[in-house]
Amino acid sequence: MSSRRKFVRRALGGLLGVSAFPSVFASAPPSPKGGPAVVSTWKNVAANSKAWQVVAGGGSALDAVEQGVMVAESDPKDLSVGYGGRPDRDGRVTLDACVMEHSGNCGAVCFLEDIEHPVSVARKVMEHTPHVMLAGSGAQRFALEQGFEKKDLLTENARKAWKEWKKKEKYQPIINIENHDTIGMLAIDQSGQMAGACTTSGLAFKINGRVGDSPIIGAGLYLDGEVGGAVATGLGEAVMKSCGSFLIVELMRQGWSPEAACREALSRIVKKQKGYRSFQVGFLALRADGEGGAYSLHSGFSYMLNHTGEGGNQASKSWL
Ligand code: SD4
Repeated sequence: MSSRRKFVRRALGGLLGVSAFPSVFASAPPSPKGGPAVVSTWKNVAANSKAWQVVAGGGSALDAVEQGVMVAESDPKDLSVGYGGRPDRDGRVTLDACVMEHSGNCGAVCFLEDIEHPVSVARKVMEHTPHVMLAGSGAQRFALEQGFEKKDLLTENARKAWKEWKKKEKYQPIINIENHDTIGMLAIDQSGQMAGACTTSGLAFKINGRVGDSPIIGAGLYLDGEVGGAVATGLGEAVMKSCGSFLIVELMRQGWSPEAACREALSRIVKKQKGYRSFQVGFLALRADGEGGAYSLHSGFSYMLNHTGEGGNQASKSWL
């Protein structure tokens, strides 16, 4: 490429305050796929299929994402979500979740204990309170008032993992890139309405009281039904410092493809956060026209993209 062309591209990129200017406009035009569609982080086929059944049957995107991620919340084999999630350093399972709907309405809970479905409590916060987020014992009291029941979420398996960790008590707030399954999900229903949800037990063996990105609107999840939505997984601190999902939606609003927007959000982390080689972050986005895309720091992040009921698991492209 001539140096003049390079200069013009750089200058335009600089004017827009973006670093990957050329890739935005090189991205594919919006696909006409539309809804219904369901995307979700990692390879949780059962959760994605549940959400698909809801939208395929004419249900709302909000019901779909709630019922979809509830599958992960109840799965004892999912070590990063709900029942079976690994506890904090004190042996307590503390949960974070949020939901957001087409219009921008949203609800969240964080540091919630002994309630199997934090996503449903987050929805109740959205629908039955004037607030966005409830935390800890207040969130639990609200859940009980709403008819949820207490359940001990620490499975024998998770308790063993905690006991094993306690032998060394090495506090390493770094995600093992091979082993995390926080579920973020975005859906479009048959009427074109969008919704998103995110739910997690957070980092294993975290300091008691630590809250990650997953319940934070704009970090773990953001959605504007006119534009699209984005969810995050990985080291929550990195995502919170960069307002990752909000950034992705705003980039899509400016015309970036979902994949290019996810990559740009990662580039901000790479630029500002020195330790980026030692942790994983994965972003997943769904544009209002049904086009999905993802990008992660390390390889190994995958996602489900479902437009037909046959949503395969796909590997995301990665920075490193
Ligand atoms: C957190 N983002 O609490 C979550 C962790 C995660 O798969 O995504 N685990 O930081």
